[in-house]
Amino acid sequence: MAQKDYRPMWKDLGLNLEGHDQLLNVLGQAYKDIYMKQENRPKGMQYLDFVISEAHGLRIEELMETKKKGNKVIGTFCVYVPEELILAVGGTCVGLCAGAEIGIDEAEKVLPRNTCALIKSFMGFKLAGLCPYIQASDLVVGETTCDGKKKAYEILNDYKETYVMEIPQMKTERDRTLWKGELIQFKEKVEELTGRKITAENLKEGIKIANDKRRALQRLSALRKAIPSPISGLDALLVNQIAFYDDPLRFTRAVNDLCDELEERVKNGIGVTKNGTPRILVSGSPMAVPNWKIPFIIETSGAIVVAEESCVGERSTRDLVDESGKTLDEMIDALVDRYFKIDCACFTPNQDRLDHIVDLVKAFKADGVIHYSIQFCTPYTVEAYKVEKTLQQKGILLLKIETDYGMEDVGQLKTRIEAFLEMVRG
Ligand code: BJ8
Repeated sequence: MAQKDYRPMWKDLGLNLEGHDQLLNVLGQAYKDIYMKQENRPKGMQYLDFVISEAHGLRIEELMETKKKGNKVIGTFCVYVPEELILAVGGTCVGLCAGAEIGIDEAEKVLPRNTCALIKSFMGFKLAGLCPYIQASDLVVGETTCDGKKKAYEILNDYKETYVMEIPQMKTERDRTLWKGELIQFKEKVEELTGRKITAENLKEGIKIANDKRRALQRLSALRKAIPSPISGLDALLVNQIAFYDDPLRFTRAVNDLCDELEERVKNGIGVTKNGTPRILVSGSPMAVPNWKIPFIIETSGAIVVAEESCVGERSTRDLVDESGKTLDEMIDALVDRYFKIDCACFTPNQDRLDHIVDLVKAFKADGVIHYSIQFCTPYTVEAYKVEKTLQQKGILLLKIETDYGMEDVGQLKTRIEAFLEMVRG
């Protein structure tokens, strides 16, 4: 995928060059087959194509440049990690590779086979030496969300320093207090790592950068309410995936430019599909880049994905941090409030998520919901029952899918999705 010869940089980072070459070849081909074959893509997607083509090249070079200036790079796996605190001290927050079936043999030497694909993937990427982001990171931040992740971080820590934030499991006042304590402790960790103090001034800036990015993504999301949708679900997912590792200022500008173009399309009634195309809400486990399997199957089966109720989707962008705080304390409280609203299936009870799915169906005029759980992801697989019950009561059609990152079941999934779409069409 990359144009320039980045091999010397990858070698310095300790990557497994041969395996990494193979990975880029496979990804490059998959991107061509899945993304470049779409018709009527917005011009603004060219920027995203470029970012993807340089994800392991130019972007890593930029990270190495910023590190030379004394800035730190922090790798994460969850939308619970407050990017604002990292941005405040001139740091960069990057999502780490976790969306491809890679290094599985290595991963299964340290993890049970029946572990969710996302966890196996990040472990595999690290152990097989294939993720330049984790190699470039000064620190990895994990979280106690699901059991699989929190136990895997203990193992990952043997290979790369992994700081773990404790995430509450409920939403009582006591949990909020715990969460605030965690946030303050993380702030101290960031200060210790960077040797820089987080102040009201620099945190205000960090909050603004993260909020501006969310505002741009909210704009994109809102444009998908149009009938016909001006952008495919695959392209919109890609934008949400890239949000986790591109430079936030540049990315925000690019997304706003894309939205300007989409607004024109909506004004002129131009969309990527014909009227009458079934509109699908995908809900469930996150789809980390390059996990495009489900939207690819849906959109090549004659439907369009209009929203993702997911962390790689609107869950990470729906809430902004209140920007009215003047003191550091007020800003910390605003962060606590914002992150405490996240309705990941790791919480119990999690009525907010159920209500939200129904709201999204209405807002996006979705004709049906496809609930996607990564196989062995207990939180989402179990919560799917409550989702089903809630949607049944509202008369909303639902298809539940459980799958991993492998391609063996694509044919079977396609058959099930096509049958579901028949039902949706009535
Ligand atoms: S806030 S969804 S990003 S934890 S898929 S590893 S839950 S077994 S990723 Fe997530 Fe944060 Fe929650 Fe969002 Fe575990 Fe499930 Fe695997 Fe998962």
